[in-house]
Amino acid sequence: MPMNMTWRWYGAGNDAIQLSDIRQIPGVEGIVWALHDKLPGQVWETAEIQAVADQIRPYGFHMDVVESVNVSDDIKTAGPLRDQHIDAYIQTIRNLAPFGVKVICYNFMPVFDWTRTDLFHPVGDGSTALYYEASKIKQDPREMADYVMSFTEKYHMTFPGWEPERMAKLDELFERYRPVGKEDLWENFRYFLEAIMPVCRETGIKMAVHMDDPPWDIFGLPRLLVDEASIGRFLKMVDDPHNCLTLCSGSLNADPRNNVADIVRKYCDRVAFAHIRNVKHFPNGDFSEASHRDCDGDTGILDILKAYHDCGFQGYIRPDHGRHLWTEGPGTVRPGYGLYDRALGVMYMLGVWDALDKFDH
Ligand SMILES: [Mn+2]
Repeated sequence: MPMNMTWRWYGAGNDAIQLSDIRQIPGVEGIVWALHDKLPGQVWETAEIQAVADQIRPYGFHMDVVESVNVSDDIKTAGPLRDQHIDAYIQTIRNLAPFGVKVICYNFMPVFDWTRTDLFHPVGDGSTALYYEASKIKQDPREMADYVMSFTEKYHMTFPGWEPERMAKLDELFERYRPVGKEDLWENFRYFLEAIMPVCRETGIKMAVHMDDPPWDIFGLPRLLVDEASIGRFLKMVDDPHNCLTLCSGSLNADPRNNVADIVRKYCDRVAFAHIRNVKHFPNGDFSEASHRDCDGDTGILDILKAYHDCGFQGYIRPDHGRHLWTEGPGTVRPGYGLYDRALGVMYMLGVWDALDKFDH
């Protein structure tokens, strides 16, 4: 059985791309989806899930992968609502199971989800891509947060993990995380996972944590899943086949010391969901996202796909961020989530995979 190609879609009225467009991309079998108006800590109700299923299923897609059911700050900081939010998370897992959901992608990053300083940086060929300027991240987090949130204000577009309700209280959030050191965060992570593993075993749903993006501490906030050793620690900490990874090649390789293909080979049996993305590094520590073609970046896309192929990977995979091409730009496209470059990425990955299937025995 081959890998299962999927596509992240933000929902009707929340994504410029139509399901009928996605249907025309060869090889896409499933939609990676979420209830994007939910705040962390809230239960996803059956009727709300049903409404998304009614959109997706007529096109013949499965909805096996959810990205993301976000984890609340109370869970991450061991705050007063921690157990209440964990109960809500457990109820959400129970509500997702009857819809055939197999994998929940989530992250355990403090305050910020993904972090970039330019969402439409010129690549040099007329296209644009997400960009990280290292020198900008050393200073005030407010500057970066205001920049990302300006897109929400201008284009009425909200980003997962960048809920306006949370970002409005940024100082307060930083204050809550101040006493939470790295070991505390590991401990809170373990508490969360141990609490939800029983319902995962009961429903067969795998929890697949996304790598921290980028994989290092930012603004004094600890980050946990940053390299091979920390991934190993995580998998051992809760050693259950339902405690899995969303192995994001681009997030890990933002640190060029991370050899993603080696990490795939080491932990393949615990990778439930593969994000494939290519990163180009600059000597000053900046990085830009690049096309999926191996030679356009430094991440080693061919080596990574070969590693998955050698391992007999049968999990879910998707193109991660793409560049913005042709008519795509601010206001017409979700940063990183345009139609064209991700469709090219699908075809590149399937091309490599088909060739490995045929010629590499
Ligand atoms: Mn990713």
